[in-house]
Amino acid sequence: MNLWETDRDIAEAIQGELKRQEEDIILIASENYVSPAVLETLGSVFTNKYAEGYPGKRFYRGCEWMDRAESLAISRAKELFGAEHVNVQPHSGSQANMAVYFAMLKPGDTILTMNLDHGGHLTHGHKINFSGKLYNVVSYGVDPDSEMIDYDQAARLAREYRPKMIVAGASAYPRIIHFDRFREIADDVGAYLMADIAHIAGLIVAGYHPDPIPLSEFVTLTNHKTLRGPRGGMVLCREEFAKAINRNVFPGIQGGPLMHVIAAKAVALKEAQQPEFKEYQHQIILNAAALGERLKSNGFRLVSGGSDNHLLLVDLREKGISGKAAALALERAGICCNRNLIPFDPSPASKTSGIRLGTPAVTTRGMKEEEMKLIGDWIGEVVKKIDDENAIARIRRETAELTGSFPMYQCIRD
Ligand code: DSN
Repeated sequence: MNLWETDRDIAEAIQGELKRQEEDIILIASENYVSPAVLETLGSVFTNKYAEGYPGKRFYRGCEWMDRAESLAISRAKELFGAEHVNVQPHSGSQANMAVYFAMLKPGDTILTMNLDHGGHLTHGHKINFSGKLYNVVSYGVDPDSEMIDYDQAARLAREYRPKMIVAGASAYPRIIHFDRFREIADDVGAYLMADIAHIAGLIVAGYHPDPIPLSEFVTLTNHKTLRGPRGGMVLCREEFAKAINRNVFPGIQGGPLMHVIAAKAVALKEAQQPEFKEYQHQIILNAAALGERLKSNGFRLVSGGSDNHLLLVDLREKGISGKAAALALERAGICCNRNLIPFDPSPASKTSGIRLGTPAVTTRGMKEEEMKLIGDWIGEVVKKIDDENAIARIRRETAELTGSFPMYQCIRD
């Protein structure tokens, strides 16, 4: 009995999604393609098992193999990141951030975080997110001219509001984050420093972005972005906070861990320890730079003038179209991205003046600078001919031809 016989509707949905992921050029900066080994682990019998607790201290019997997998995930993460303590159970990056906040803060405490409209994440204090409801959120942002983080503003705000915790990290920031500056600011006011490296974890372990781990009490991340693992999160911290973090993940905010995901995290961490992973991260950055240059030669303005990492923020105001309209037209042309606010955006989040583009997924497929030039030109043409459905249909054929020569998941089809 296979899925096609049990549930044709879902089998069709999976087949459709596989085709979409194979045929589209995925430029969503937070997405990637996991390896067949990670996929196999996610679909394993580990999904059947309850394992509340931690290795060696479970509430259910039968956890011998759970302990082995979770211990491997922990030891590989400690080695890869050089962390004193790791909790691999958070179901997501949001849960990882929640666990740190719950461990160290009381409702009403002040946190200093990156302005969401300048690239911060929902859990950095959005007003309808738990973080915005529970804590007094003060935000630093980017400098209006350079569009890079205004560390002097962060330092001023820290002195004025005396936050208990400073969060350094972003979801839509194309430049290096100077964690050493944040450490100085935190020390100046006696605040904890939490680095949210969800987007840049892969770049950090490969040595292509400054490392916050020795500088921060807490580091949170997701596994599924540049790190190319399964969906889910992790907390890294200093040994002195290990107990508080573990208690706040379980039983604080979660029940049974997703053991199939934890085992898949272990597999992805092993992949990230291989020498090819470093080359892969380097290519992600080269590709983002090449795509940025080609976009500039197609007349686009990039927020902050370019990128040091895996993502680009494109300001579409001079092109006279919204981020929403551009993302929809690009999707019709086989290029998948998301609309995104740009700093000081005059448009609402439902429309935006920008799009965010990232290169982790296309780099996983093996694409390099030459392909980035093609993609940059296609984006230019789609935006210029946004109402010309014939041109968009032609570009759709061209993008499908390109992705056809960089096949993904052949092993699933065979
Ligand atoms: N939703 C993620 C992103 O796209 O950046 C952040 O969690």
